[in-house]
Amino acid sequence: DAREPVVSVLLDPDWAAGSLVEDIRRGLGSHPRTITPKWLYDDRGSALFDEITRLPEYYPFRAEHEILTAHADEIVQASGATTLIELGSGTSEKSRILLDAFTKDGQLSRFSPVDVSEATLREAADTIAQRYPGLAVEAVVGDFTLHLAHLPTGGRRTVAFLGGTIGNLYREERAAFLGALADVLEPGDSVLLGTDLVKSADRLIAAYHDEQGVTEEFVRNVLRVLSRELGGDLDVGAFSYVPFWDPHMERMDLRLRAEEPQRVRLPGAGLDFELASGEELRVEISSKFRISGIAAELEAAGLTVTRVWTDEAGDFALTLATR
Ligand code: AVJ
Repeated sequence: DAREPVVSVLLDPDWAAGSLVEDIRRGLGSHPRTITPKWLYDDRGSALFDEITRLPEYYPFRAEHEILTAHADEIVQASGATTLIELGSGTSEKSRILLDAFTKDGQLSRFSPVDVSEATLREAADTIAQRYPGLAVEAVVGDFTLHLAHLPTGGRRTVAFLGGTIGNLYREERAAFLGALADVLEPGDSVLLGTDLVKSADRLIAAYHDEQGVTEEFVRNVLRVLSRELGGDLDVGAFSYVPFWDPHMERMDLRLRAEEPQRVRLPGAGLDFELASGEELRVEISSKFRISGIAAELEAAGLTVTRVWTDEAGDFALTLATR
């Protein structure tokens, strides 16, 4: 029968006691003032993101789902993994497609989801443990940029980083992250990377500015997170949502613009400053890629690309690279 999942908590459950303060101080002090996207994912933010994946305009989730469904068996064969690690796993909904294929294949003995949202992770770990008896589930509440050294070791590992989450990182951050990941991998281990591809600005903007306003609510939620965690009183209604496509950097840039001058007080981070009318906070970037660029970034980190899969429409790519 099902084994109890083991959950290691590497992230302080009290965000304000951990890296949040330093991160927000640095981010809000830079230009443009920036908030790191991981703070979007409190319980409410995780639930809103889940809703985003079901929006008609948000194609990346369905495109990646299509690739996983169509090619799961090939992915499993090519990876040859005995341990599947998933970074930024959320509800682990997509890992289940891989886990089904791995289960048929019979080689996989361990699944290790890693996420910053403890509640979402615990729920996902329980669901997976129930559904795949015999599989050891070792969940890690952690930050994939900080806690790579704590990933489970042994066996042949595939590290899945799906959904296009790597697009949240700037190019230099991606290089540092992929390099650090390559460093903790052993020869034969691999990375399965999901990336959203460059496409028409119209479709990109629609995906981040949906009709129902769910994405806007998701982005605004970060102001509630900061107010709650840092004892502030940010006026959520005083900001407008400004998502735009940056064609030179090839990324979506999601911002909140102060519609009137206002004072921002976040005592928990020792911050107290004025925002001018029209001043913007960058809450998230979502970089879009070209196949050649993805391969170049992986190879530069010391990984060798072995397979690339895309959906029929060519909207999204999954790349397998080995150490
Ligand atoms: C989870 C980072 C892949 O960039 O598309 C969706 C987050 N933000 N809508 C993305 C997101 C607004 C998403 N990632």
